[in-house]
Parts: sequence; C-alpha cells; structure tokens
Amino acid sequence: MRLIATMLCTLVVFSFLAAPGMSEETDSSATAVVTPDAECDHVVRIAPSGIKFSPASLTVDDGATVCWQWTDESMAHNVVETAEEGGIEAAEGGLTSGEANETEDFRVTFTGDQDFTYVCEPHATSDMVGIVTVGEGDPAPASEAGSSSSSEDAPGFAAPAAVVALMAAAMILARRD
Ligand SMILES: [Cu+2]
Repeated sequence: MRLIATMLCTLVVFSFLAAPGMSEETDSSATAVVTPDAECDHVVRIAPSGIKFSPASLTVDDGATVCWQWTDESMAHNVVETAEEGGIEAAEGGLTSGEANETEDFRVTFTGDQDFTYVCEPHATSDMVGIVTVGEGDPAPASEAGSSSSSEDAPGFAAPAAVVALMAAAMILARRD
C-alpha cells in the first residue's frame, strides 16, 4: 500500500514538472533599436555598383546588431525603414539613419522575430532596398496580429492527471490501517 501511494505521489510531482510553464510564450513585441555603441554582428555595405545594398537580404538571430557602414562612397546613401517589403514608402515612426551620407555607420539591434525592410531614399527609384529577417521573420500578417494562435501543446493534460493521481493517493492513504 505505502509503495503504491509513494509511486502515485511521485507521479503527481512529475506531472507538475512536465506541466505548462515550459511552453515559451511567443513575444509579439519585436523591437528595432538604434544602438550606436553596439558591436556589429552583421555589416551591410554598398555594392560595387554604388546603388545597391550588399547584402540586400540578410537573416540574423534574435538579438543581433546589424550595422550599415560605408566610407567615402561616390554617392550619398541612407537607411529608411519602410512599411512593407518591396515598398519604398517610409514607415510611419520607423527608424532612419537620417540624411544621406557618403560615409555612414548606422547600428540597429533587433529583438524578437520580425522583418525589417528599408530603402535608400536618394536611390529609391533605382530599387535600392533591403530586408533584414530576424529569427523566424514576421510571425503573421498584420491582420492576424493579436490573435496569435494559442497552440494546444497539451497543458490541459498534466493538471487533471495530477489531480486524479492525488485523489487516488489520498484514498489509498485513507484506507491504510
Ligand atoms: Cu543609395
């Protein structure tokens, strides 16, 4: 009897250990912050053609710092966040390196999955655009933001199982003489 009760109690403990808690919440609050002093994990330069970013498409880890750097270019460039990939419209309240310059050192640290799309304003019509995909990229279209599909990674199972085991253990202990 005591052995069974002990086993059941152990089961209860394990049920709780295996319970939700661990299922990490997907953080929807992705940020891109200008960080002049951060170390560069990736560097975007000006392609030899002089009117393209290189690389124009970049995938980085969550938390990475991307630096847009060029020196004494023949033409002035800048980095302006755009509202959508392929678009050349500046995003409202988006990041920007400011006025176009022949020499630039613009550093941004990205936190959270997102797509950071940008354009060089003086060469927008030459399609001088780029994208930084952070982590998994944009989690969902803007329309679905907020209603992030709460996955059913079985948090429903562990708790009831623990309760049943606990009750069984209590009953056995109660009957014990
Ligand atoms: Cu440019």
